[in-house]
Amino acid sequence: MKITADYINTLNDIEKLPFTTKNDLRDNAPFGFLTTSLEKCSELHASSGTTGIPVTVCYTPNDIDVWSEVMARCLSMSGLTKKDVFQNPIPYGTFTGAFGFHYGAQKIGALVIPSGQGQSERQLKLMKYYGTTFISGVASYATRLSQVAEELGIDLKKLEVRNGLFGAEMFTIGLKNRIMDSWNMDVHDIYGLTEMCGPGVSTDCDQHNGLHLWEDHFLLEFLDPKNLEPVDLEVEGEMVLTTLTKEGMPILRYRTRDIAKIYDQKICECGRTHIKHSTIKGRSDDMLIIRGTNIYPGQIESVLMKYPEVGNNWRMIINTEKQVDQLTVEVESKLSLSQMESMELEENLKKDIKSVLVFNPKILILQPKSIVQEGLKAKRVIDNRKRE
Ligand code: DLL
Repeated sequence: MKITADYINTLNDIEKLPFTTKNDLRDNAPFGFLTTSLEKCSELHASSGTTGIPVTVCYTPNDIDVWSEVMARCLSMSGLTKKDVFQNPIPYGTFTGAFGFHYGAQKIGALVIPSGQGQSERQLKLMKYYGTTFISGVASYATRLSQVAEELGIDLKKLEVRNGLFGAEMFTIGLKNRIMDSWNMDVHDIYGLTEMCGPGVSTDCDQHNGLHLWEDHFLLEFLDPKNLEPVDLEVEGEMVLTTLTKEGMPILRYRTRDIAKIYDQKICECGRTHIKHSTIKGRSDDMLIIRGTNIYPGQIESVLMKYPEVGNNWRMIINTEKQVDQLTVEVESKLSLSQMESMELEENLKKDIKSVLVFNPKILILQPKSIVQEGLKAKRVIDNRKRE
């Protein structure tokens, strides 16, 4: 069906439009989705492209202004002011993370330290030296920093850091609480994706019970991923997003694959009226079916984070043995454990995880720092099952 402008009179008419998927963007990469000439664009970012062709997004100067604005809102909602010293330990490159935070913090007028990628010891030294008060990052990196601080004998609570804004990957409440405790800081969750702008689509306010999404820039639909029909408030669905103000590369009805739900609340206790969604439960393509049970890695993490003896690093390994799925959950302990302590932890985890999964997983308690993380985002699932 050929759609013309006459078909679209209200926001609800969006249902007449087709969806956009990551494959559509890849098939037309790098510049096939631009609605303006390249000359009018001033910056480009891209997804990592680990699973194929990177998704490339181009921004006009106005798109950069909008991105700075939504990021400034997320940062301000998390407590950033112009009095803050803001350290940004995210790689400055084609990944959207670092620049989004950088532009937003500058718009607020904070002092920005573009500390960039990794080198945890250096990051901690910079925090001490400059009296950093606010940090950003990929969620699992905050836990990496706390691990390194512990090894170096640095007491995080004695640093000036009092606020952190993290996201970019699965971020369970359990992990968030852990970061809050070890740093003695307030932690907020930021959601976003390259296709919309990068970070800056939504963040939780001080109520910490949902993320406000900037509806004046992104139109949100919540759909059942199976039949693509709208789901009710408070019911889990896939977030489908449309950019409302982008010039360089607007995107209609983008299927994010991210699963969450919208809360039924007109006005938040914080006074904001922007719609509020739950933390991201996982991506529909991350959902695993193990022995017929649907499971998101976040459900396992939520169990693990309840145990203070469990470290921050873990992963699920799925194999097929005698034609039956076998799940092993590898878990680093926080400190070295005796054999007895290790066995006790293993038993407790097995029982607790079984109540989520219905079947018995194998649990392997590893020494601290046994799992090597490669790449920017933590890889929690290794699925070795052969697909027909
Ligand atoms: O990860 C943008 C970003 C950077 C967000 C820094 C927040 C902080 P992509 O690399 O395109 O962009 O990955 C987007 O990451 O569709 C989600 O599946 C996941 N994701 C992002 N934020 C969260 C979050 C950036 N707060 C994909 N919780 C999205 C859970 C998240 N998952």
